[in-house]
Amino acid sequence: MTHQDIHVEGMTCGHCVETVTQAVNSLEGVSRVDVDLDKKQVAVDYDENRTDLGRISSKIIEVGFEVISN
Ligand SMILES: [Cu+2]
Repeated sequence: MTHQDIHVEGMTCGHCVETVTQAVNSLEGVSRVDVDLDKKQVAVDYDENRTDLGRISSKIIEVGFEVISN
């Protein structure tokens, strides 16, 4: 299991949090999503054999938010 904290810009309210949470949760191999709106951080636990950061980032972008790479 891999843990990543992803910096996401554009989330402004609980609806955004819900959208991102559901989108990332829908991906195969993702076991936990925790969005911190204040920190603009999306914490994800995933199975690195079944998905990767690129796919997770693409999904977040697909639903309308911006992923900032470190
Ligand atoms: Cu919102």
